[in-house]
Amino acid sequence: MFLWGTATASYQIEGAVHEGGRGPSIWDTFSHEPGRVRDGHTGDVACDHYHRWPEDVALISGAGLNAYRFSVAWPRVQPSGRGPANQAGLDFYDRLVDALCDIGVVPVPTLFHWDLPQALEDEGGWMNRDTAAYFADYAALVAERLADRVGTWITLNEPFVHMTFGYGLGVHAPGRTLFLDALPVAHHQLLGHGLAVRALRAAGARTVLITNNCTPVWPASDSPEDLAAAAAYDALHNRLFNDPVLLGTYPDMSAYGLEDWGFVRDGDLETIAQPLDGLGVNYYNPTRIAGPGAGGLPFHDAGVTGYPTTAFGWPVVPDGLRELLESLKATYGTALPPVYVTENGCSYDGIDDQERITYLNGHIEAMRRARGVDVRGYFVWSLLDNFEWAEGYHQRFGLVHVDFETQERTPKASYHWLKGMLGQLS
Ligand code: IFM
Repeated sequence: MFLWGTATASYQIEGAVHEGGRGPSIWDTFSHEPGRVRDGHTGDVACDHYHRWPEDVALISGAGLNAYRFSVAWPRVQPSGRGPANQAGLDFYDRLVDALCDIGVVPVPTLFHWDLPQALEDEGGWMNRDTAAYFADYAALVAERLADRVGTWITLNEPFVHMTFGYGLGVHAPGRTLFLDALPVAHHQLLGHGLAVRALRAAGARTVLITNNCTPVWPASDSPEDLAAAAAYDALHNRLFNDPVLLGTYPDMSAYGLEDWGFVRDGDLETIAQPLDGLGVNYYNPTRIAGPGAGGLPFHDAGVTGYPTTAFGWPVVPDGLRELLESLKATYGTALPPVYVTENGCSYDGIDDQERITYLNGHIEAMRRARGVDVRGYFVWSLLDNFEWAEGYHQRFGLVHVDFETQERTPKASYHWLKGMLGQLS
């Protein structure tokens, strides 16, 4: 069955940050620091999904979707990131999974969508190798409770973004500015992924994926400098996270002059390259790259121009999804497992969101045009307008409008369009 779903993430929608024994996450800390998030917004209440989830589940099935990708908040399950499970935290997801199964919606949990327990960050977060082992322990606790009903699991969401924005540039939690010294964050997340895959399988998980944020990289010109810069950026953004899980190797990162890879220990790559049942791919837009960049970087972002843009200013390039899917096949060949488009969507204001309809329709058609790729799912980001990280509540990605004063949900034109489209398929 092809999965037609929508996706959300715990910190972006749940709220109730002090309820059910939940511990603090790095996003609680970060969003409460002055100047970190636009207008001082926090996820304290968000969409109040923790209390309103039955209404949200009804919205999912009401659209005719057959899958729901959500994330489990690690600090709800282990308030300090390790030790025994907090049963109240697991109970919340247990009820959600039951409700989804009851109405025939496939639950697809993601185990880490950036809300690391603050207690683990206090010990170095993902710069600390031990976090990988703690992540696997946590994965086992969740799977022991849910794997009797959950067959499809995602370990990490967008480890590139978490490393780059969270630890490299400091615009996301935990707000560290390590620049290229953040590289161990990539490795420790990937190691955590590999260890978690083993734990999930031991608990009976059938279909296990990782979700990477991937972008087609367009060289700004055919000059040797721009071609080299594009290859370097492709290595950092795409291959650093796809190659280890699919091939068991790291890509050539020599353009970055990073000499100390001592954090990669014997056997790590074997652990990371656990066989996967699918690759989750989040696609938003291509990236146009020229060389070199500032501060010793081998590239700079030359900007994609000549396309419409979303409210966020992101270029709308539907065919980039076809290009991406086909390039994954060209790069990985038989090593590429089935692909799930685990996020695709756009921010626009308003309830009569005709631009979102055009966006989704164009991307779904582009996905269908991809040749030679076994695509098994497509998830719209996002079900609800929600907390868009450093942008707070200013970027609205939802199929459903949320009034953040009243928490009233109003399905947008795109929701009704999607329902009609899915109705024609069945
Ligand atoms: O909101 C995010 C999501 O958490 C991860 N992928 C991209 C989305 C839009 O920025």
